Amino acid sequence: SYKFWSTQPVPQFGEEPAKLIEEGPLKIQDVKDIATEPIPLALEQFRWVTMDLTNEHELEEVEKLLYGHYVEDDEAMFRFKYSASLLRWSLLSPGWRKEWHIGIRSGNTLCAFISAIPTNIRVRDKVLRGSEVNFLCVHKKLRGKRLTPVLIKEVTRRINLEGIWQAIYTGGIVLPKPVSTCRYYHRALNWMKLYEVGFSPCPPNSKPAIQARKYKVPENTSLRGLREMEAKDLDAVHSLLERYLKRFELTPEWNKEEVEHWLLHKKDAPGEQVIWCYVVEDDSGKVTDFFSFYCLESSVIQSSKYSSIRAAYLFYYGTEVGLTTPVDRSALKARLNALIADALILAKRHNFDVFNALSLMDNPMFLEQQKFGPGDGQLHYYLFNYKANPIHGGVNRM
Ligand code: YNC
Ligand code: MG
Repeated sequence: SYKFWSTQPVPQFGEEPAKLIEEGPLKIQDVKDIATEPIPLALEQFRWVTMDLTNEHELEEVEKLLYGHYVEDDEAMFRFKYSASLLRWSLLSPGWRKEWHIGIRSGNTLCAFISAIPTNIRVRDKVLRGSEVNFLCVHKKLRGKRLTPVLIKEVTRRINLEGIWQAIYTGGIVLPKPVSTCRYYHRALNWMKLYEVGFSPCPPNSKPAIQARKYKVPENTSLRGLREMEAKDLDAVHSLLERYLKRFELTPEWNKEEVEHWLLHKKDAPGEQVIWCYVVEDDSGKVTDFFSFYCLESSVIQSSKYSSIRAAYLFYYGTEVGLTTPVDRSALKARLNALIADALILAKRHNFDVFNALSLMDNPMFLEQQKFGPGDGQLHYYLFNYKANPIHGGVNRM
């Protein structure tokens, strides 16, 4: 009974084929057949706007809409709090188009938003020139009015006008039809605060002080040659990432400019730091490993003591240890544990309260040993207008 989604070029439930299917688009279209006028907005009070996110004021309007109305957990205790810097990083990535930052205003008030960025997506051995749709948000007072299908049709139209026919998107809700499902895992860094805001419960057989001690991390990192990534590392990190990602079924394909955008922190960038990326350089000067994480805070909806939680999200990583044929899994597991142990120390040093990771890439090799616990949120992955067999894992998302 998906009134809208049953009309879209996405695989539907109950169409499970008995054997593997040939992967590819569901619907072939031509740019000349795409409407050049926006999808009509049924209610007169609303109008479409294209948001200029290079304009501080308009960026702040999107920040405010999301601050009040974006994704919450099931118990409405926490809400994602995307900073202006994080939105700039997420939405002004290489190839971004202003027309894909779409708002609906009522009067002068921004009351809904949806966005997309262009990206190359590799599904097993095929690379799609696609888009990534994110930050769909409708003001709480306008929920249940079927604005969402209109937003989705409008972003689809604007993407199609550029000759792009596929999209990747994720969500906590089940829609027709996930290609993959991942779970969030959380590793406390400041357990006492997480306890106080109601994020981390104290197990019945434990005590807060014992829990806090369990999650304490050492002061100093232990990998020899570990340092922040610099511009001179771009080619090495690009090459390592490209080779490492070949191990997985669903990944982005980045050029050098994209690696720079997504992984390299610019010291002169405006606002707060968003991305942290570290490399390991061996004695001969070769980059053998790297890992990265980004900062996304969550508002604590009800707490007198704390207004937000600072969370680090594990992003991309790679290590030469995973690239031998055949893969030496125990060596890889040991190396990933050493890398992530140091990532936790660095995140703690940068004042993060919790370190999050999804059950994707090689993460299952270190989650338990590094004391991550499963969260209750699931993340479903979707491909628009693409028929694919079930996929293991998924891409990291902002
Ligand atoms: C959702 N998250 O099923 P049916 S994730 C997609 N993604 O349609 P109404 C969603 N569809 O079932 P409301 C969706 N949530 O009748 C609901 N729907 O077929 C579908 N929350 O519309 C739903 N952000 O406007 C139903 O619903 C129809 O007023 C109902 O608004 C929903 O960014 C929402 O979670 C989510 O702001 C906007 O609750 C609102 O309830 C809200 O009556 C908090 O809508 C924030 C939140 C979602 C985060 C995200 C990814 C979005 C992907 C969208 C799909 C993109 C497809 C690809 C397009 C490009 C194609 C090319 C090329
Ligand atoms: Mg609505």
